[in-house]
Amino acid sequence: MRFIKCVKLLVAVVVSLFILWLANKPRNTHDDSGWDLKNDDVAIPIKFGKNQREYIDSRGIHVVVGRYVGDSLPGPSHPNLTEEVLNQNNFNPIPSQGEWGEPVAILPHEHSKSQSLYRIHRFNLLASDRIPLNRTLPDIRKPQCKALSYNINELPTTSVIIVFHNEAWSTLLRTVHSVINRSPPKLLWEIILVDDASNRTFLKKPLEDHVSVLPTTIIVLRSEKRIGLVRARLMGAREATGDVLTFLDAHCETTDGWLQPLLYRIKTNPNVAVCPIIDIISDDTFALLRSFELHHGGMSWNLHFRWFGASETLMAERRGNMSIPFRTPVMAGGLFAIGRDYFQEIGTYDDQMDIWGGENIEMSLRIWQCGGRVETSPCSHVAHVFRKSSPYTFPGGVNQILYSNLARAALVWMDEWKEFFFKMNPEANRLRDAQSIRSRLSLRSRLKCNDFNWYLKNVWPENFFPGPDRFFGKIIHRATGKCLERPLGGGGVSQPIGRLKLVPCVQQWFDAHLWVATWNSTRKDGRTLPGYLMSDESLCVDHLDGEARAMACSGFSKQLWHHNLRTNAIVHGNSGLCLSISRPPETPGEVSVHSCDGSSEQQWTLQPEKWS
Ligand code: UD2
Ligand code: MN
Repeated sequence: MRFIKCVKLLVAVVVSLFILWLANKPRNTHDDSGWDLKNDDVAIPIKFGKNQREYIDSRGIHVVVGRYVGDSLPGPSHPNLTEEVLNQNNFNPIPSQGEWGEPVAILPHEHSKSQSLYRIHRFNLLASDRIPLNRTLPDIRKPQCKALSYNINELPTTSVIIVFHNEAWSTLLRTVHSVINRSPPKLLWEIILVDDASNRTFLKKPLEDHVSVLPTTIIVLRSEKRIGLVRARLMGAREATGDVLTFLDAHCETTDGWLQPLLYRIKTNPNVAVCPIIDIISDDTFALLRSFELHHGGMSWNLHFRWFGASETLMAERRGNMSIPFRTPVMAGGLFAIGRDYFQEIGTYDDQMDIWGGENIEMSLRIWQCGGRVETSPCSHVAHVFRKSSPYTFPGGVNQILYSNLARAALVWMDEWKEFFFKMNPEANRLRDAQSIRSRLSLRSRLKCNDFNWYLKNVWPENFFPGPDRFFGKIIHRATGKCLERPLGGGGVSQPIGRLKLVPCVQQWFDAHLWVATWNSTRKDGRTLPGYLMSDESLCVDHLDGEARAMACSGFSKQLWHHNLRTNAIVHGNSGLCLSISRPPETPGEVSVHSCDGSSEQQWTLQPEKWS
């Protein structure tokens, strides 16, 4: 009897443990978990708890891509706004507005005013001006982060460096106040504000008067000439005397406990640049939107920064402990902490990078290739106002500036992959010869840095760049001679996912027609080993309900395909189905997945392109 009881008890324990395990099992450990974005999923903010919001889409993955590119329109960016309007400081806080990160409501009769002011900073200035400088925000850290405690006496101090060019009073000072309010005074050595030649009158003496009475050392540095954000940050760094430099954009709000994890990481590993999770302050309502922690920073073939959903490899690395800092191939650029000595040692910034853009790519490649690490600390949350376009002027033109900066990063750090970048970007190619990069190349050899191939293999193994052991080129449907095209777009707020199409091929390089296949070797039976079919924007060919779709590369086996060199078929690994042109009643021109039958509908030619 007793034996049966024991067995029953044992079974009950095992069953409950199994149920517990199931309930706690990370949802991304298996295929078909709802992890992939669906074609028409648009990131929308939804309520997910008291006072907190998160960017989330209907199937559970969150906004993944951010891109910030200046306004390429010629001329002043706000033609109808007079000097008088631009110089007004209408900061007029109402205590309840924006409390706990709630949105500010603009009444219907104020819409036209708010729209006209929107043009100055490309965010809703009217809303921002109503929110107090000391507004409350929810503590949006995960419970395991809140549970961590740090010995403040053992952490390094920091100088917070904020550069700005014609920033709004309310956003700039909310950044400053949030830093003061939410940093342990012992750790906050000083705040350095670097004014990059702003001409707004309220940013002159009124700013100095305001900060002079705050309970923290605040230094205001000014550049007479517009020097751009890199040289402005360097100006701040030269003046800084804290142990760690923490850079922030001028329209951020830090949240509870943001600083300690950054400083702790640098204390334990000095050769690191560590970023917080960047939450979103709505450019419209100034509500705080909690961003998702399961993404990582990367870049597109154009060397534009992107957020990508964390791959299976990265998730596996993090599974052990979701609160420790994780590998980040490319940092967003604006918000990070780095030891003051290490910043010097690793070559500060490329001071020939002007105004805006590219410095984050350069710094990320440099740190990784030269023996350091770029990481994101999931326990540090700082919110930032993301804008759809840039509000200020780009003297010389945005493309000239951005592509010169990117060309410099590619020339110094990307070895033979620079040719791939230049082929992809004729604009950058035109500017490459104008770059003098000798001192950066000597920095690279002085620091004995690894090459870009090492970076791709070791830092970003889930990347989608071509490589010597990968197919790169067009995928052509034999019978029709048409090219496989991924959904167009990219550079918006999310990856351009959706159905693959067959369209007439084009002569020149067109990123939507170019594919990387990682199925490198061929077996005896004429099949390649399985691999991923990837395109720019970290999109992979995926199979969903009979459709061939471009989805965020996940590293899951459902995105594996192989090429059968005998039948010329492209075969889906899990299902054994073949990539096929559409069959009635499907929409002509779309690509489907059907049972393999050797028909001409399923025969493909892989036409390689030379990229280096
Ligand atoms: C992102 C970064 C930003 C920078 C940029 C690429 C985040 C959240 N932001 O774009 O820090 O890395 O990518 O370069 O990661 N500024 C100047 N002088 C100038 C232009 C800008 O001082 O000539 C200041 C500006 O006031 C702001 C900061 O530089 O405080 C970054 O500029 P942004 O906010 O326009 O850049 P963002 O967030 O679009
Ligand atoms: Mn910014």
